[in-house]
Amino acid sequence: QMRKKIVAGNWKMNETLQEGIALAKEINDSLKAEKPNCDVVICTPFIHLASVAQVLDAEGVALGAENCADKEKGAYTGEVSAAMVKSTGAQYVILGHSERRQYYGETAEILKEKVQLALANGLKVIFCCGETLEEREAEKQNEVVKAELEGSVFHLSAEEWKNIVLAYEPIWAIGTGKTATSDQAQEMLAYIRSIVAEKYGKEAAEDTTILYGGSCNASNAAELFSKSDIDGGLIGGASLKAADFKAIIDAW
Ligand code: 3PY
Repeated sequence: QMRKKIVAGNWKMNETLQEGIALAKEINDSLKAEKPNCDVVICTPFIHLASVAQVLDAEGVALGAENCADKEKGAYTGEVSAAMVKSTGAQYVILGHSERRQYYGETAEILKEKVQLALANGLKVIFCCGETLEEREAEKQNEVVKAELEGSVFHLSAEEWKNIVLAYEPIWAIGTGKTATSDQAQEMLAYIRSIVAEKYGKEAAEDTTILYGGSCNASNAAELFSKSDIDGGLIGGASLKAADFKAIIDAW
């Protein structure tokens, strides 16, 4: 397989600046001591980006943000643009996380703007999708995920698509300690790859990195990563402890 395997940490709203720098250093040191078998992306709050960029020098480790604005620049008090994120040294941005959709009202349309601006500014996008428990119980997970992709990323050109990483995060498994079984995750990731193939062709679909997220941790990562369509994980809580995060990376 040509596609990249990625373990990406999503710190969410955790760590002071000093704590975050210390955490990044610890992760970086452990990756220098032992080269990882996958790419590693550390996604931090905006305030950490420039400082953490100075700390990360291990091979195969990249920096990412957890969000960016849906406007290019100007009078948008409190917002941080894709160009600003890029200027810190970050290479990635997470967009479409369910917490952004749920708590900050990010719609498919807003996310489409964010994706466009991120790509235009040279960032790679980790685009999240996933259904609620209610939707899964109604067996609507496939149509929900397809609609999320159609609403925000399936308009992209084939060239732009090369900078998209997808992350499937069932909302019922986020921060709940409930993980999708590896078979449930594999089934959805295979489905996602099939709709990417319909849109961009089989080869592009084979080259697309698709991550599983949602309570992925040191004890379930190896089982999840053993599945043929699971190319890595987007890691929440377990990315805040260097040893746990390293153990997930070592699951590859
Ligand atoms: C989780 O692991 O719960 C996440 O939401 C990762 O983004």
